[in-house]
Amino acid sequence: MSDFRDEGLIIAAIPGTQPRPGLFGRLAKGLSKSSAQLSSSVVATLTKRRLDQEALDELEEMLIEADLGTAAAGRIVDAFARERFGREAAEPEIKATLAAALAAELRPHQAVFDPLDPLKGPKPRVVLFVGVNGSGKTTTLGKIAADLKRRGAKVLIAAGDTFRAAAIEQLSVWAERAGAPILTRPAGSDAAGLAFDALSRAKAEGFDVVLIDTAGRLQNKTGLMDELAKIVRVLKKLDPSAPHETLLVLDATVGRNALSQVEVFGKTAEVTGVVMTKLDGTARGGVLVPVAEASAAPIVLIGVGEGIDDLQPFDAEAFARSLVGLEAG
Ligand SMILES: Nc1nc2c(ncn2[C@@H]2O[C@H](COP(=O)(O)OP(=O)(O)OP(=O)(O)O)[C@@H](O)[C@H]2O)c(=O)[nH]1
Ligand SMILES: [Mg+2]
Repeated sequence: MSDFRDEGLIIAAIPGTQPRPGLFGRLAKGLSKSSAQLSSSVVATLTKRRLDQEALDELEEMLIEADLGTAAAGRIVDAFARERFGREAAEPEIKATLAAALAAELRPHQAVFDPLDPLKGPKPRVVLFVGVNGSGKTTTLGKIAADLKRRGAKVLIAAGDTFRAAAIEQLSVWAERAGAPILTRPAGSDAAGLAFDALSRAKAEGFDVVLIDTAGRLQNKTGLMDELAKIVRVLKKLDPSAPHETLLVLDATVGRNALSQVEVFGKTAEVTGVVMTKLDGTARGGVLVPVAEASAAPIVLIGVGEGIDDLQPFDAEAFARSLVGLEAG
C-alpha cells in the first residue's frame, strides 16, 4: 500500500486512482487549435464522398501536413482503406476511424510517471529535467512539485539551472506555490555540486522526491551537455541508481524540430520519459505521433497551459479523441 493520497492530476492514469474532474475538458480545450485544423481538413475532404484512391491520397497528404510523419500517415490511410464505409462516409464515422487509428499509433508509447510508486525502489527518488532552452522544464517541474505535495509527499527542489539568476528566481516562485523547499546557489555556481548537496540533504532528511532543474541546453553546445553528464556522475556517487527518472521536456510548438532533440538527448542522457509541453499553443499537436515513435522512452506527461493544473498524464486514447475533436470515450 502506498502512503500517499490516491488522487491528483498527473497520476490520473494509474488504475484505481481518481482523476481530477474536468481532465478531459482541459485536454480538449488545450488541443483545440490542433483539432480545429486536423478535423476540419480531414472531415471537409472525406465527408459525403466515396473513399477512392484519390480521397485516400489527399488524406495522406493532410496527415503529413499535420506533422504526423510519413510512416504513421501511411498506416492511418491503410486503416481508412480497410474500413468499409457506406457509399458516402459521414463525419462521426470519419472522426471515430481517425481517432482509433491515432490511438493505435500512440498506445505502445504511453507510460505512467509516478515517482511515489513504492514498487519503484527506495527513497529519495531523483528526477532530472532536461531539454533545450525554453522548452518548459522549469514550469513542468513546478507543476509536478505541486501535484506531489498535494498527494502528501515530501519534495525537495534543486535549482540546478545555475546559469541565469532569473532562472533561480522563477523556480523559487514555483517552489513557493507548491509549498516545497528549494535549494539554490548563486548564479554561476557549479550545477553538479548543487545536485550533490540536494541529494545528500534529501537522504539525510527523509525526502521522498528530489526534483532537479537544469539549464536549457542547445544540443550542439557540448559544454552544457558535459555539465549534464557531470550532474549524473555526481548523483551516482551518492546513489548508483540515480537519477531514477530523466524527463526530456519538448516544446510542441517547434513541430518536427522536436525530433532532433529526441535523438540527441536520447544519446546523451538516459531519458526515461518524454513530456510534451505547450500543446495548447499550437496547431501542430500531431507531432506527438512521430516524436513518440522516434523516442526510445515513452511519453508520460503533456502540458496544455501555463497554470499549475495544466499538466496531464499522457493517455493515448484521450489524446487521440481530443485531437480529432471527439468527446471523451
Ligand atoms: N501555453 C503553455 N505555455 C507553457 C507550457 N509549459 C511551459 N510554458 C511556458 O513556456 C515558457 C518557457 O517555460 P520554462 O519552464 O521557463 O522553460 P525552460 O525549459 O525552463 O527554459 P530555460 O530555463 O530557459 O531553458 C514559459 O513562459 C512557460 O510559462 C504549456 O504547457 N503551455
Ligand atoms: Mg528553466
